[in-house]
Amino acid sequence: PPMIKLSDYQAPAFLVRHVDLKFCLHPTATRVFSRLECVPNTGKSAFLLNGEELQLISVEIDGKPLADDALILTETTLEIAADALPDGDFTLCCETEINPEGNTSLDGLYMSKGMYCTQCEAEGFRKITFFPDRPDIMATYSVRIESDEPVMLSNGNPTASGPGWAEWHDPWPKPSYLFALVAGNLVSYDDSFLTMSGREVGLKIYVRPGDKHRCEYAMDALKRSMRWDEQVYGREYDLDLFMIVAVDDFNMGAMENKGLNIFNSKYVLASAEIATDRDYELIEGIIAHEYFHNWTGNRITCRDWFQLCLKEGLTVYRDQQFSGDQRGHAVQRIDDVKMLRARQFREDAGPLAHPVRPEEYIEINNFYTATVYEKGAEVIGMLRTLVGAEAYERALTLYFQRHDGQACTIEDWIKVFEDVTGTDLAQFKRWYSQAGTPRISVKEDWDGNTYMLTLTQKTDPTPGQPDKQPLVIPVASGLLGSDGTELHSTEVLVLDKAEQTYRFEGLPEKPIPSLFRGFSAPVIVERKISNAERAFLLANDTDPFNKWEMGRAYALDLLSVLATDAESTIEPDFLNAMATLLEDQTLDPAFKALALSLPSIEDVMDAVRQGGGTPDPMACYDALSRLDTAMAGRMKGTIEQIYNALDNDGPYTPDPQAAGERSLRGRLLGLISRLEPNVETAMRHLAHADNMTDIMQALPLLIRAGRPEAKEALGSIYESWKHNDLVLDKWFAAQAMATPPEHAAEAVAQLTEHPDFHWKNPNRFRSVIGVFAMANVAGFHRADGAGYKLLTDWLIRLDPVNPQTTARLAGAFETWRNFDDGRQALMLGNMQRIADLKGLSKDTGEIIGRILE
Ligand code: B3K
Ligand code: ZN
Repeated sequence: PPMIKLSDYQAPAFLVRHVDLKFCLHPTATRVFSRLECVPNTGKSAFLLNGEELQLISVEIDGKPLADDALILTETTLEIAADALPDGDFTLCCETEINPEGNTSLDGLYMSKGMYCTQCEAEGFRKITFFPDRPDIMATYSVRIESDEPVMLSNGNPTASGPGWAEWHDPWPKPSYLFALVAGNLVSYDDSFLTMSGREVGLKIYVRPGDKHRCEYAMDALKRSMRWDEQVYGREYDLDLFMIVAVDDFNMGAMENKGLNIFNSKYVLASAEIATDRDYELIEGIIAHEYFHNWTGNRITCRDWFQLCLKEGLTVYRDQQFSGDQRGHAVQRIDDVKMLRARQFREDAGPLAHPVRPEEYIEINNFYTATVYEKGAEVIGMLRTLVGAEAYERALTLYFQRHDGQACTIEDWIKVFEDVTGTDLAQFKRWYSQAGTPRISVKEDWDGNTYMLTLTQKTDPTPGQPDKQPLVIPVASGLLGSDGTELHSTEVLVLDKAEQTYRFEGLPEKPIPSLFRGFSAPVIVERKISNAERAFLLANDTDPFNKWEMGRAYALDLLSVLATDAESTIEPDFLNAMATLLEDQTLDPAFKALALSLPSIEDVMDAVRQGGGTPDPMACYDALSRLDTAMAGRMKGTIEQIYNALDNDGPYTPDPQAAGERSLRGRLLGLISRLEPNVETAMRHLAHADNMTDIMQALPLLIRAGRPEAKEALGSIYESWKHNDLVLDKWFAAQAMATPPEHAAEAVAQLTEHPDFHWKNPNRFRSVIGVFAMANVAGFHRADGAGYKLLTDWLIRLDPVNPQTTARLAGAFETWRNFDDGRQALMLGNMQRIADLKGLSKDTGEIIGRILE
């Protein structure tokens, strides 16, 4: 398959001003009639339209059929010869037939449990009709749907309907990837919103009958998002109607189609008994994210797919700001950074590393990555830190003013900041083109009066980029005195050379620095620092992020020792610091829960590697168990007391305060269970649970302990919830995640034999196979290779059915070089089995190819 390059970009030869579509829906033979109003754009040339898996019935230009020799039809394109086209504007009419039921890729028009739905980003529209399917072609759309389905939806405002048909019109020019159509037996949960200029907007969440009572939270999150975007970014909604549809078969989280967002049901439906606190939080964040795309993505879109971070980085940044405003910034930041390190740092350090704005791809769907999304958001956060909140606001206002209705590039984005601030951002822009995570080393000097801080930056080579340039790195720093007072409050140092020294004069004593406060840049800080200093900052830093960070660094130091020498002893100072934290009345419970949590097993493996070793996943797993048990032992009495005090017998509410208390209580339950071979407290926790959060806190502990009661609990949850897919997904996931690593592969293989393992459904596949490969790390990496074989067998089976989901899960192998020779050989052999497949999708082929390169 060809490599698509940013440097090959060419303006489209023809624009499309308006699109009329008519759909005659049928599960296996849907007819699509299109009428495109086309305008030449770059002088006389052939007209190239994309089209895949389409049966062409007819094509006409200005009402006249085309001669056969004026057309070239391939598997993926329809080319109309230049000679066959009139000189000026023309209309192109096409009739095609498609098979939604046969479309298992969930890309284009497909069916999910009897309902018609679409997914067009990035290149799904070409599976619906012939079209120049690229985001720099923006058109208005009028759509007519004919079918017997009770509900028929498309983008924009409804214009007319009757028995068996409905018509829609979207007045805002949009790229084809934002097109959507839904038809089926749906009911709606309704509300309305009064915009800042006093217009009333209808809000509708469409779900299957029976799910209507689980839409309240999503609706509330939507209204809060709409208000927030008005108040913080001055952005008002622009149609009479905003619709969300929940769909069970979906490749990702959700999609921001204009006026008709389509969501994975998992990120819409919530009630105490089916959703955890984490689910509520994700629903709020994703509803906000898709809504915010209306301006950052839809009104202003991307010129080409290389610019994906233009809409995704900015929209992630905006949804993180929103969630911080809703739930508290410290906890939000820690959660965001945990996820950035787990997914993006991992990506940046391996064979799939690529810049925030990639320069080439085979399959664009493979670039909806943590780098484009989360690092893309970090880059915007740094820009805001560097120019200041006020200039950021002016730049955004200018961006919306200048580029509304356009398909833009990162150059356009950077230019508004340059124009507003009058500074040259050329060096800053390297963040978009240079892959890899910078490593910062720190040197301190103190001469009795002046404190000198020397920072050095270095980025390791990544695929295709052997040499790296210095980046502009904002280092938010403060200095503390030995009594814990702030000697120098937070100041942003700008590191833009390979090495730089910063001086602080007139200090009474040698200060203790608190660097990268709030994680002010996505970098790895390599600072030789004693555990005593870590404990000091954990106790005294005024920056909550660094407070948490120091506890994590301290734990990682101990864990990497434990993971290489199981006999080593655990420093009591660490346990004492944790005990002090637990008892600190001033800390908020959600923060405390995070600060008392241990790093992930992957963090421990990284720490072992940093120290020059080759991590053994099982030894890292045991190190975590040992440290957790030691913490529990040290704090036993207090833990039980606080656990009991947090028992809230009022009804469940999903608000951040209550959720924070539950998360602390869940963490304490985990600790208590380390000291109870019979996990009696977890048993009681489960018995008294009246909500899914409590159930999912206790259940994994029973499974991990291998208690017969776990089987009973799983049996009774199954009996009560076998008709609810979202609960069943959790039921599967808990087992795939918490089964002890020694026999997880067998347990997961057995789960795949379960009659409810509907492997063609992405949520179900991810709950079992994805969770095993990504969340049961020691089990997946078992030395005999059983985990690798299990994943590979299933990827091979899924690839012909659903290439996008297969390619994503193939990323489980991206860290293969971090392991010992034996594991490397086993992973390599399994990847080779995939690479050798006849008819392997270009999605999976590209990922495996890059991993093996
Ligand atoms: N823009 C979509 C993702 C589309 C993924 C295509 N493979 C959801 C989002 O980022 O909001
Ligand atoms: Zn997005």
